[in-house]
Amino acid sequence: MKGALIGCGFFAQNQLHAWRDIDGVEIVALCDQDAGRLAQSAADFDISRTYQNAAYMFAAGGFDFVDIATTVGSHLPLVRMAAEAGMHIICQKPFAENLEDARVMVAAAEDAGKVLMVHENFRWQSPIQAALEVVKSGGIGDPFFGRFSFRSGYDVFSGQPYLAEGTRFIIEDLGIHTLDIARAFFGDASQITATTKRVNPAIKGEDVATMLLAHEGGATSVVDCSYATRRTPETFPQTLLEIDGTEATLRLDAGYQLTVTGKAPLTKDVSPPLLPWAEKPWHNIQESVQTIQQHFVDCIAQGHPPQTSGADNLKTLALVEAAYLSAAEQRAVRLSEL
Ligand code: NAD
Ligand code: 89Y
Repeated sequence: MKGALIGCGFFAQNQLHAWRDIDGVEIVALCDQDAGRLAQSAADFDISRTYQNAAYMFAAGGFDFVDIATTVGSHLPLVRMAAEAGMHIICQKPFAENLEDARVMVAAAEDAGKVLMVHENFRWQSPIQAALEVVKSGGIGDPFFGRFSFRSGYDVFSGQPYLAEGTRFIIEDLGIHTLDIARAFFGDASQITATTKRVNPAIKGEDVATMLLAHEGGATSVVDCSYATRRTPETFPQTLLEIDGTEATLRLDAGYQLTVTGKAPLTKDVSPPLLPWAEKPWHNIQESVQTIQQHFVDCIAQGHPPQTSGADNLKTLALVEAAYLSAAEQRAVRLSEL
């Protein structure tokens, strides 16, 4: 399968490394408006076809899928262009700036009859997958409560300066992953209540969010995120879990330690592997990039919809929108309102 990648920035380097290691895939073209970044990635990954304008790249063709690794503002036009060019599409999170744009993108890919997957990779982290396996196989009985927690003081702004500039920050950038993990464990939510706070005076958006979700299946979860939390050891970029079931409690604690207390007790180190091109502490995220991209390829080959398809991601995005609405209006928001 031949692919093209648009957006040769900070995070795309991980995606390019991962594509290089996936059997049967070759990235044959690159696009970035920034000539310097484009040239650097082309040289690093030995890719000869380069474009500063995506329309020209699609017109030239010669590939089956496109990996959109740009920031959210360009996703709508690029996904539309890709669907019109008849490409399978993988697009970075946050998928869209609002639900309306996201629905337009999902419809465009459906009309083209092509796979559209959102690069919603956190649920694919191997420690999260290990915990999911225990819960989904009935290892804790019926889960009734979950805490999905990401708290850190890591400086994400040096690598991603745009994160300091938007009026929205942690829910849209990071909480979106944590909300998606909550959905992976407990299914869709019918109601959310959220509070937000900005602690860091140097940024525009909120860097703390605490969310309470009522899931359709009857479970309750707390999704809490912070980039204003000092910790020793620093846990970036770990999502910590505590899930109570009728027969046991599962915890994924700092340092990737998985324990089950109660029925079939378990203590296990579920640390992610350090891939040859990866570096700590990002290795947890980097491994999930490889896993989700492999999932995309497998889904196309086998004709299955991806777990984190564009259509599925509408539900995660709806939670993001509902969380901001809840915080702004200081009330519980039913997802059916959106
Ligand atoms: P970045 O700003 O470093 O890179 C984006 C690149 O896209 C830039 O080089 C820019 O010139 C290029 N670009 C923008 N619009 C373009 C267009 N229309 N045509 C061609 N090139 C264009 O951003 P980043 O930090 O790499 O983040 C990219 C996306 O990845 C964001 O949406 C971010 O949220 C996401 N991200 C995801 C994860 C994850 O774990 N899934 C982690 C970090 C970042
Ligand atoms: O952009 C974010 C993401 O998706 O994972 C971590 C991150 O890089 C900073 O919050």
